[in-house]
Amino acid sequence: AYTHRKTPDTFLRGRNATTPQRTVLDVMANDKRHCVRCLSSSADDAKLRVKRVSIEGNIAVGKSTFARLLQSACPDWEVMTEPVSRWQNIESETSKDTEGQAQTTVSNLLQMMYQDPQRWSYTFQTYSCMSRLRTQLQPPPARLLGSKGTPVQVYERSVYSDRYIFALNMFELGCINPTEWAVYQDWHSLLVEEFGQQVELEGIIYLRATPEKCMERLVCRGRPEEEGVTLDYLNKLHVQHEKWLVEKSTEVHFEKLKLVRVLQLDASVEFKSDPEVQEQFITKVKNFFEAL
Ligand code: UDP
Ligand code: DCM
Ligand code: MG
Repeated sequence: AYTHRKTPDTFLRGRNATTPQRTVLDVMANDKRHCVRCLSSSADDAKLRVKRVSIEGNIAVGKSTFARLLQSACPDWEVMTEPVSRWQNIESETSKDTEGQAQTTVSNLLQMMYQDPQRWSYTFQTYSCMSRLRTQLQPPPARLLGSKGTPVQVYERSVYSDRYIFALNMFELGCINPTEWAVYQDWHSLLVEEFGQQVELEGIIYLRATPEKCMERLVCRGRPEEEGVTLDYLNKLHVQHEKWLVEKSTEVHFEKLKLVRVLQLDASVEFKSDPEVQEQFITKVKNFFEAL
C-alpha cells in the first residue's frame, strides 16, 4: 500500500504568498509581525533555491549505480532513485470475500507494458510519470535546507525523459496511438506548467554509453520483465537521448528546459568497480554543480 502524500497542498502553500493563515499569524504576531514574515519567506526561498538535477541515460547504463555513488560521495545532497518497484507492484481491489473483506491483487505494470506494449504503454507512461511527479513534489528534507550552500536534489530520470524519451518513442513505434499521445501531452504540459519551479531542472547529467554496453549490463542485471528488450529497442532509446541532449533537435515545450545545461559522462567505461573513474566523475559533477 502506498502513502498518498498531500503534495498539491504543499504546492499551494508554497505558491500562495497571501494565505488566510498568514493574515491570522500576522495578527497574532502583532509587533512580532516582521519576524513571522521573515521566517516563512526564508523557508520558501530555501525551497526555491534548491538545485535540481536529473541523471538521464539508456536502460541499464548505470544510473542507479551512479546515483548511489553520488549519495555516498555527497551525503549532504538528496539523491533519489527511480521508483521502479512501485511500477512492479500495483495493488488493486478486485472483489470482496464472503465476509465482506476486500480482496486485492498485485499487478506488475512494467511486465504488462513489455508483454503487450500496444495495450499498456499509455497506462504505464501515465503511471510512471505520475509516480515520479509525486516523488519530486515532496518538500526537501530539513537536513537539506539546513546544509551549507545551496541544497542539491538529484533525481534518477525526470518527467522530461518520461515524455521526450519513452512516451515519444512508444508513440513513434505505434504503441501509443495519436489520441493517447495528444491526451498525454495535454496533461503533461498542464502539470509541468502548474508545478513550475518545483519540477524545473537546473542541469542534467547524461550517462552516455553504446546500446551494446547497455545491453550487456541489462543482461547482467537480469530484471525478468526486461528479458524481451532487444538491442534494436535500446538503439532507438539511444537515438532519442542523442536528439534530446546532444543534437538538441527534439521539440521541447518548456522554455527553461531548452536552456538546461547538460554534463555528459562516458559511462561505457567500467565505473562501478573503478575508484579512479568514480573520482573523476564526482569531480566533474561537483564542478558542474558549482557552475549552475
Ligand atoms: N554496472 C556495471 N558497471 C558499471 C555500472 C553498472 O557492471 O560501471 C551494472 C550494475 O551493477 C547493474 C547494471 O549494470 O547490474 C545496470 O546498472 P543500473 O541498475 O545502475 O542501471 P540503470 O538502469 O539504473 O541505468
Ligand atoms: N521505463 C519506461 N518508461 C519510462 C521510464 C522507465 O518504459 N518513462 C522503463 C525502462 C526500464 C525501466 O522502466 O525497463 C526502468 O528503467 P532503468 O532500468 O533505466 O532505470
Ligand atoms: Mg535504475
